Amino acid sequence: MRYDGCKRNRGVRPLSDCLFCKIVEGTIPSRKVYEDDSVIAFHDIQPQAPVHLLVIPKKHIATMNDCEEQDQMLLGHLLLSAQKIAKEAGLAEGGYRLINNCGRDSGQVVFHIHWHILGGEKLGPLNA
Ligand code: IU
Repeated sequence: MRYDGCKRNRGVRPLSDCLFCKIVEGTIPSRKVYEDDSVIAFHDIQPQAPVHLLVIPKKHIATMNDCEEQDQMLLGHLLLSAQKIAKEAGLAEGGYRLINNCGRDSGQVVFHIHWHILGGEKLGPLNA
């Protein structure tokens, strides 16, 4: 089934104090590698691996805990976009890590849901 939630998401207003909403709007610059109607991806400003990209929905959702039933198609679309973005970044063969931090204990610092794509070398243990 083709994702069509982007039209619905267009009406969702960005949060004025959210850095990633500002990146979506273009008021804060980013090194964008991918964009469609509902998702963007850009280079992390403090890379933790040779390739470190962030994939985010344009719609403001603070954390995984804030996702709702109506976000199902958006989340599926985002993960398949991440797969495509990782492939375009040359990570398909070697593999990559796809991480979502949710909440305080995970170390989440930006409260606009995002997935890290990390790769380009053999990564260390998850909780090192
Ligand atoms: P976290 O999952 O919320 O901990 O990750 C937030 C990431 O966002 C972190 O890796 C930052 O380096 C990154 N980042 C960014 O790429 N651009 C920014 O303007 C800000 C944070 I603020």
